[in-house]
Formats: sequence, C-alpha cells, structure tokens
Amino acid sequence: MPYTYDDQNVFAKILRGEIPNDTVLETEHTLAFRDITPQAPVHVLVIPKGSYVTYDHFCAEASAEEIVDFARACSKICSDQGIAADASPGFRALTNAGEHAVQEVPHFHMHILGGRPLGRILS
Ligand code: D5M
Repeated sequence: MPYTYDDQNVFAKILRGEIPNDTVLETEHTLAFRDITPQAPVHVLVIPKGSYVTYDHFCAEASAEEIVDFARACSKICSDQGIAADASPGFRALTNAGEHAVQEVPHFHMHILGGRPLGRILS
C-alpha cells in the first residue's frame, strides 16, 4: 500500500510553525519536542522534518543523512534528558505505525520515555 501523507496532521503544522511546541532539540533534519500528554517524567517525541507517515516509510524512503541525523538526535536527547542507559536505569523508545498500533498522528514519530520504571509492554 502506498504511503499517503496528510499535510494537515498536527506535526506537519508544528513543523510549519502554525502551532507551538516545547522543543528540546532541533537539527537539520529532525525536531524533538515534549509530548502534550506525557506518560513519564521524560516523554519526548522525535520527528523527521521530511513527510514520512510511519517508521517503515521513513526507513524505506529517507536518505541515509536523514536517518543518521534522526538516530543521533534520539541518542543526544537521551543524554541531555539524563536517561541514557549508560548513566541511568534507562529509557524506552517506541513508535506506533498504523491502525493496529493505534497511531494517532500520521507523521512518523519516535516516543522516548524515561524517568520512572516503565514495565513490560510486549503482548
Ligand atoms: O501518539 C501521538 C502522540 O502525540 C500522543 O502521545 C499525543 C501527542 N501529541 C498530539 N498533539 C500534540 C502536540 N500538539 N504537541 C505535542 N504532542 C502532541 P501516537 O503514537 O500517534 O498514538
């Protein structure tokens, strides 16, 4: 199934500066901001600036430069937020893709959560 990007989604509006956000990191290809309904003391959403719907869409079509920029941004956020696994009890990074995962916002985003025990999620 082709990926169809809806440029009216809330993260597209954030990227265009149409609605505010609580930015924690911005790079050439990536923006990270605090989730509006945080599920943990640290809950950051990391998004590519490009128009990708899901993780698999991003990995299939983004350039290597975009992918490395995104991955390094995730790592830096963990360090900056004090949840990197080498210096703390760690974090969770997860992404919801599509209907079965109940993806609410159709612009690829990685949730980074930490600052409390997070339990098990695989079911
Ligand atoms: O998660 C989508 C996430 O996006 C959810 O945790 C709320 C968050 N959200 C929605 N609108 C905003 C704004 N305006 N700022 C910050 N965070 C927001 P999903 O994985 O798609 O279910």
